[in-house]
Amino acid sequence: NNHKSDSRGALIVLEGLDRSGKTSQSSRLLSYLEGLGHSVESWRFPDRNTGVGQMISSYLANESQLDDHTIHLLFSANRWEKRSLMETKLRSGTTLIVDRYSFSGVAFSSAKGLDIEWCKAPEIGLLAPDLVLYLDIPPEKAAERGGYGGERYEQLEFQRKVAHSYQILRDGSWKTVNAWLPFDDVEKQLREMVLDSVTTCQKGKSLSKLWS
Ligand code: FDM
Repeated sequence: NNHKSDSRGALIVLEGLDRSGKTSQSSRLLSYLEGLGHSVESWRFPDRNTGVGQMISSYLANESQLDDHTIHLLFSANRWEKRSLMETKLRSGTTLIVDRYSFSGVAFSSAKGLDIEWCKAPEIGLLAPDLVLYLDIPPEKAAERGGYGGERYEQLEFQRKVAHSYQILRDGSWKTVNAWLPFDDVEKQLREMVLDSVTTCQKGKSLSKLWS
């Protein structure tokens, strides 16, 4: 059964430190693609609406304590519980703009000192993104933007470690954008990259799995 020529939506992931602009850029990209007549949805991980998501949310708010391995697996489970819906959407032609994915999972947990290969293992078999956009910003610049909430990981010292983990994780397929440029410039660059990926997937590209 050869699905190679089947048209589908693109799986587009935005990654970056807290305050790098992922969430604002995601919503801009959503309106942009909608405006062009594409079927598109904006997703985010953690998805705090599920049972697992609520456990994650209370952990992040420091309302509960969990072992580092345990919370790592919950973040992963939170992606697994959305995996089949994700595939259905993509195959039906809907593009997904996803704010954080497995790379956040590995970057944040390995920044705490967990072994990187151990962190990747539970992500194996999830859908691989067609495009990973990395919003690159020095941790100090991100912190200067203010607006860190009171959540667990929103501290400069920890964000520095996360930035280092992202550097180890990044491979040649990621598209990096300087996220400390003016918002509109970043948006313009992202638009081009996203449109390119949407077009490729429309023409037909097989879905692949992590971790490749
Ligand atoms: N985070 C996010 C993780 O530690 N692991 C994950 O797998 C994901 C998806 O959760 F600090 C962290 C990153 C961030 C926090 O993310 C909540 P948002 O984007 O602020 O909701």
